[in-house]
Amino acid sequence: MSISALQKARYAYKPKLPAILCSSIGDIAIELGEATEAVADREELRKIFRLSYGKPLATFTNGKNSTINRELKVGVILSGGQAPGGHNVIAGLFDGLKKGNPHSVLYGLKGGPSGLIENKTIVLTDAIIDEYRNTGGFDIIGSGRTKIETPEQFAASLKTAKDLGLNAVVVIGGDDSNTNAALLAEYFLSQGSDIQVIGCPKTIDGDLKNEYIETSFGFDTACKTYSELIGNLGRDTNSAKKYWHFIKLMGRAASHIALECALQTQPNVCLVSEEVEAKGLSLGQVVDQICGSIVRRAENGDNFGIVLIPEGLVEFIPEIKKLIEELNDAIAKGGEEFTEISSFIDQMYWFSRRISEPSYSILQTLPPDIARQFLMDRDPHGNVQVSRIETEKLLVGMVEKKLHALKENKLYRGKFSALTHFFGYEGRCAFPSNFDADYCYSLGYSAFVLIASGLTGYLSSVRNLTAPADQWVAGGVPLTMMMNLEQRHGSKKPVIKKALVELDGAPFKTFDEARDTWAVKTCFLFPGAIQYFGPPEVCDEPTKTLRLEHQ
Ligand code: FBP
Repeated sequence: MSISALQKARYAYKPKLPAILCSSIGDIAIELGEATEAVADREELRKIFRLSYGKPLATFTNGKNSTINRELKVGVILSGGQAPGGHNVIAGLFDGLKKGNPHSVLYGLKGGPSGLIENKTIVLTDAIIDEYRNTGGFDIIGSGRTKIETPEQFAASLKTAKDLGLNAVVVIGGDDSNTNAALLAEYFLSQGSDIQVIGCPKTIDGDLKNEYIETSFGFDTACKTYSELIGNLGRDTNSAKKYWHFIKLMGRAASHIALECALQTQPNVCLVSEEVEAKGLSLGQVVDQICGSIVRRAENGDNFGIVLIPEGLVEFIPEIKKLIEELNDAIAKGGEEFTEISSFIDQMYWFSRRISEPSYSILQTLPPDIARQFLMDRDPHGNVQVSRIETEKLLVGMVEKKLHALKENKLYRGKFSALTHFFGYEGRCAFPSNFDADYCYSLGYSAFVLIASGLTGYLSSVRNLTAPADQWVAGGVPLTMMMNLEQRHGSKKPVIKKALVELDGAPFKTFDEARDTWAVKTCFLFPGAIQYFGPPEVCDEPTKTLRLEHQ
């Protein structure tokens, strides 16, 4: 494979580790705290996770660890959407394993959780790992979204793990994938197996976080990549002064990415889904909010601007949320019958008899292309695929109509020309920022220590992330601690609770204080490309979200 000069230079980068993980391997002991409880629905969860519920928090500390030099076989899975840094989690895990015992083996389970179900593996060697250090992507072993849910899939997973002689499985994934990790840990225990399961917090969406998981990996790099592009568009439109750019940003549910990009670039409008839901705004009111900025800027002769739209917005507008829930339930109940209907008109007829009248009439008022996107296949976890709903186009169409009406009433005299963008896939496989390279390597290394210490049902955790890396605090958080019950596929299921944007949190408040000015004035910032080499304040700075949340 021919490689770029940057890739070559990045191979040589040595990720920074928390001080405890720099200790000699036999001197990393584990300290266990008090038993823990789930965030909600504790009684039900205690029954579902009979053998793995309520374990204590684990923190690494200096001390003797008698089990760390065991010869181990571990399987690693990359699960769900790509996030920058995944390769470094694997590299950290690999290096930890080999330091513990050079005879230990790391298997890559290929193509996501299906690699475990179907026993598709590759033995990861020094040569393979070295080719992927500090690089973006999940291509070392591939990823997938298969959910391990049927009794047959659980049994097949255990069979693969036994056939390979695994001591542990590491699942690198987001909230849904780590929910799967928790279920797998419980299943293995229930079958009398001592095969351990450890998760690592991945997702560019930034919504897998809590007191002990300060951020998921990939969020830092993805936001910096999108912010570079948004800044470039800001500069372009401030030069030509003729376009409004409507930019949808990835983040399936939470608006963390949009908010972080807003803090980095200062657009004229940034919608925050959580606020839209809290205020119960209708689609029309969201459009009014955008038009407010367009009209006021036009009064100053500024017929250009930037609007940021979180990918998950539609699911937070109450009437559309209800529509999506009803569609999801109908699809879950209709099963194969629905998948066999191919024409859009027949699908609409099928739904007309299965969802409420108000929801159906909203579906009918959507432009047909957009309505079609609402009916597309759900992901294996039962979620509507919001990345495929062109909300940015829907909003531009509605804004155009509204501005036309305002013009007729002489309330608007500007010109409106809009371009739409969707930044998502562009950022998910970027070269990890120094922050993500360091964080991911530390998460992988910590996953090894958790395995070597005999724990199962834990998520690898590295905290105190706004301090320099040597002051980071490493350990593990019990997966059941983050869980609650939610409606999925038509019934209540245990899932890791998503962390949405908190409207009383520092990142949103900081945005809120500035946004009225940004709506009218041109205050764009141009963050530029991620820098990998140079002064730490340029290369190692974490996201503004992380700084504000931990200031
Ligand atoms: P994860 O939650 O698996 O990390 O994936 C997040 C995400 O990137 C979302 O932002 C986006 O909606 C979705 O994946 C897209 O999924 P796909 O890659 O299957 O198109």
